[in-house]
Amino acid sequence: MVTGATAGFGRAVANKFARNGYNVIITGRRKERLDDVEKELATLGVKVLSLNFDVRKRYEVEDIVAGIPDEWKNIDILVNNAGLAVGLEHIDKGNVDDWDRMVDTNVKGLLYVTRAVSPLMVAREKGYIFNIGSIAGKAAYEGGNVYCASKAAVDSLTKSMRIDLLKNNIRVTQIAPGMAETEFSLVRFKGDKERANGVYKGMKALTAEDVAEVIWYCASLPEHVCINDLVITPTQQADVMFTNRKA
Ligand code: NDP
Ligand code: 8X3
Repeated sequence: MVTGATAGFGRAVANKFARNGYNVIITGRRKERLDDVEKELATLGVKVLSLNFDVRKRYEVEDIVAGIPDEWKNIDILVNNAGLAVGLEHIDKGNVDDWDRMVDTNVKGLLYVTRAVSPLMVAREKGYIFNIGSIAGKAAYEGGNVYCASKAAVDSLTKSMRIDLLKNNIRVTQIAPGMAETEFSLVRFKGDKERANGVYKGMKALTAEDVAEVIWYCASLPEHVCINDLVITPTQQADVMFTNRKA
């Protein structure tokens, strides 16, 4: 089950696992996109269940997960990927609606989905949860404030989840990527393509497929091996502050 599978990492992860024979549950808010991804994955010969919901809507998340058909309830892997950054304003000028969107999606949405899905794993004493954090959760940067804090929460929650689910044989891994070229910056800058493209200028950024490959690697390890935390940057990026852009 991959949240936010209509674009970027989520779409690539769904694709990677489907290519390797997994039946996949895909989620997202954009119904048409979800239909497109469903069609694309169905051509790979696996079963696909698409669930159209907003992770911020607590009761919708609860109802939709409770209503998953029985044959789909054996969820082996949950990828908590749905998330976003909005804006890059300093704290004194921040847009409070943008802050709400980030906290509600990146933190509360991840919690709602985990609360609904993890009991299914606990019941089977089996499962694997990936939380998509960020290098932004490891260090702060100018204007990153609420986004960085939301990803620091993901970092912390991943650790707690691994402890809470230890006795249930459930692996929990944080994937913390650096700069990756997806729709992320277009969303952050509210559709401003020029500004979004500027983020990746002179960089060979990570692709969604790179991140999917890393998640696949973790999931392919023997069951007794749990990668706790994996930070991935493009070679041209050392951390949130240092990049080596080419002209
Ligand atoms: P994209 O914008 O390409 O994809 C984001 C996905 O999240 C979309 O499928 C979107 O679907 C979904 N989503 C967003 N909000 C909601 C919501 N409220 N309910 C359900 N689904 C939602 O971005 P990325 O693939 O880059 O981002 C994926 C994750 O990776 C995010 O958590 C992001 O913070 C994180 N990340 C990204 C990095 C980057 O540089 N790109 C680096 C580090 C971490 P829809 O709009 O259809 O709902
Ligand atoms: C996305 C990476 O550095 O733009 O999480 O915050 S960054």
